[in-house]
Amino acid sequence: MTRLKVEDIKDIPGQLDRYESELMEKTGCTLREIACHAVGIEEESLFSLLDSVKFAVVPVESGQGIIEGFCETISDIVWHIGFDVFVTGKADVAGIAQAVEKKAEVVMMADDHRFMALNIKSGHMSDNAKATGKGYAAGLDLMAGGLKGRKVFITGCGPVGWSAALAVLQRGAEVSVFDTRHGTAHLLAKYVKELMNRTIVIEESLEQGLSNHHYIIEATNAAGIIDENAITRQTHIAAPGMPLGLTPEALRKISGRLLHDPLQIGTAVMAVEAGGPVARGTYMRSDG
Ligand code: PYL
Repeated sequence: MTRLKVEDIKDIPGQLDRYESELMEKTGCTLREIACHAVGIEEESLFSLLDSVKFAVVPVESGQGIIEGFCETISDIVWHIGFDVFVTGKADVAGIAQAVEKKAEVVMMADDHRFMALNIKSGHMSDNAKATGKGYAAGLDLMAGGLKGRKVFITGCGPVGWSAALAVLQRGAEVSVFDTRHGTAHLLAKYVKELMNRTIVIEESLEQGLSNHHYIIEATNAAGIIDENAITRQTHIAAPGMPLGLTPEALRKISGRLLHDPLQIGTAVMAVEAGGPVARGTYMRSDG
């Protein structure tokens, strides 16, 4: 997992509205609608909870420590989704204690390894990598006007790419994958065969996967691996990978058919998962 830098996130709070209007141009949906689409709930089922579920974001000092602005950015995204949220004054255990004392139902915190949203009442945990994969799959689904029957190529079979692959399979897509660590691609194919009785294709190379597909999920931590030669008028890319996997020329050519952000979509899905009806077991998701 790439550790975010201050410069990756410092502009997010001030530009959330502009970011969301770009999302709406690309997907027809707001950030909250995309998150609900990812989780498989109707947005209406969230409304009654927005006023009652309180979130606390707790700074964590372990490992490489605090990223300046990280917790405030998470808080702003959760607030943008409509929940009541605060950042605890203290970090680590003292911060968690403050969250409980202030009656937070969901605690969000990240160390160097995991970023989670934990619903203290229900025990439901939303993991950022899984949520991000689902969120970007949902965004691609909305950009494409539905992925059912379409071919989707996923490069990067880490936790985010893995989650995205399962999500697009559930949306009826045909999936091909590639990872420089061939073992992870084979492991994913094996898991999908055993768990979903579905077959995914393992591409021989990144170039082959890119040349064979218009719908792409870039979920690696490599920069600039997709150049303008891979981009056609039909190409749509959902790119959760940090740093951005497109070259500047590819970025220019893809124009509006690209989803990419360092935190927003993943955090919004976490908030809806951990603060919404699914965490309370009061909602059968639309995917059953
Ligand atoms: C959750 C992000 C998404 C991509 N990389 C992940 C990352 O940067 N993780 C480290 C987060 C550290 C946060 C720090 C704090 O400010 O509380 N412990």
